[in-house]
Amino acid sequence: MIFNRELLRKYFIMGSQNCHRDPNAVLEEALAAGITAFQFREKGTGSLSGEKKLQLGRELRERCRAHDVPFFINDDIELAEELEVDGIHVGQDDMPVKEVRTRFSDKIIGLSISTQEELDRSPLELVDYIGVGPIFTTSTKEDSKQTVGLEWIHTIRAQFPDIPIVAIGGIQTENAPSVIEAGADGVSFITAVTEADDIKEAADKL
Ligand code: TZP
Ligand code: MG
Repeated sequence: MIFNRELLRKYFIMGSQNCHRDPNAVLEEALAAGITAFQFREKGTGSLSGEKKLQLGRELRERCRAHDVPFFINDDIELAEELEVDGIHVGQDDMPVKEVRTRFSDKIIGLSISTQEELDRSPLELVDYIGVGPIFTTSTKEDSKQTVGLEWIHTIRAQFPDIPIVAIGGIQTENAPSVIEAGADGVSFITAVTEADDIKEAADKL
C-alpha cells in the first residue's frame, strides 16, 4: 500500500488486552465507523503471545483488508512477515529503523519520537511518518514516557514542515481538534474507542 499522510487521520491502535469484549467486534465497529488506519499492538499485561497472538493477528488483518484500511504491526518483525502487513511501527528501543527499512523496503514505517534528542538522532529520511507523544496523560501504556504536550507538535512542525505526524497519548474526542490545530496530520488513540460506550459515535467525533 502506498503511503499517504491522510491515512494517519484516524489511526486506531489496540490489542486484546485493551478490549472488554471480542477484539474482532471492536475492530469491525471501528472500521465501519471510518478509521483510516489500524495498528495491532498486542503488548503488556494480559496480552497474547505465540500462536494465539498470531491467530488474532490473522483475523484482525483480514478485517482491515476487507475494508481496505492499512494494517500496521507494532514492533513485531516476525509477525510483519507472517501477516503481510502494510506497515510497521517501531519505538526507540525496537529494531533500528535502518534495519527495518532494509528488510522491508516497500512497507510503511512509522517511528515514535518523544524528545528532541530522539528527533536529532533518528534517520527520518527512512521513515514514512513519526508518532509523537504522549501528548496528554495516558494510563494505557505501562511504561509511558513523560507527557510532551501540544507544544511538542509545534516544535517538530517548525523544524520539519512536511514530515507526516500522528499524535498519540490521551487523545479523546474532546481534545482531538487541538492536536490537529497544533500541526499533526492525524490522531492515534486506544481508549477513546476501546472504552467508548458507542464506538460509532466516538469514531465519528474523532
Ligand atoms: N504510546 C504512547 S502513549 C500510548 C502509546 C502506545 C498509549 C495511548 O493510549 P490512549 O488510551 O489513547 O491514551
Ligand atoms: Mg515498541
